[in-house]
Amino acid sequence: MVHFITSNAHKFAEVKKLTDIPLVQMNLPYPEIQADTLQEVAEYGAEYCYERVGEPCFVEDSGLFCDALLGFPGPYSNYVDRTLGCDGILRLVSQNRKAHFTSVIAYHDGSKVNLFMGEVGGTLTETKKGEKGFGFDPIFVPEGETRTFAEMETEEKNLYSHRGKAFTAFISYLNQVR
Ligand code: ITT
Repeated sequence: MVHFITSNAHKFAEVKKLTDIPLVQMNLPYPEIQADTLQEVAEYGAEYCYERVGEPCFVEDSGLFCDALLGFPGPYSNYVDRTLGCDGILRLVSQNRKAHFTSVIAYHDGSKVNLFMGEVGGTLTETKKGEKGFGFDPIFVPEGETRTFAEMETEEKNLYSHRGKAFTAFISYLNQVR
């Protein structure tokens, strides 16, 4: 049994579809430190959570990085989603609509933290499209697609997504060491 420490039910639902390993969602609030990289935020979170849970557990920190905004909102994506939202991001970007999502999983196995990363490049739309998913899904079209993540089923999003890639790497590691 592995504990996924997250307050985000969408994230949990996405990764559940990618493995048979028993996962438990645990909504344990942990400090998301102010740092320039997702890795630092995730690593700190995993250490903090392991100290409290006392069992192997992982956190996932992710974000949207917009080229026109030199990578903003990046590690501040949660806050920006809650304040500016999709419409605010679309107002900020104009000509250059390239962006990527990055996901970092930090897994504390009881002795150390292991990091797994996934990334997906794409384009920001002119207007929001689709009702599925969460966060910035309605404004992001992954490379090789014409639809936004919010227009896809979870299984399809997982094939392209930053989280799908990071989690697939994590699962193959778990399968080797278990
Ligand atoms: P945790 O409890 O796991 O931290 P969270 O939603 O706060 O849940 P993050 O701190 O990693 O997660 O914030 C990442 C934000 O980036 C998230 O709230 C979304 O706004 C955005 N984001 C990350 N992955 C996304 C995805 O797959 N689709 C759309 N938006 C995403």
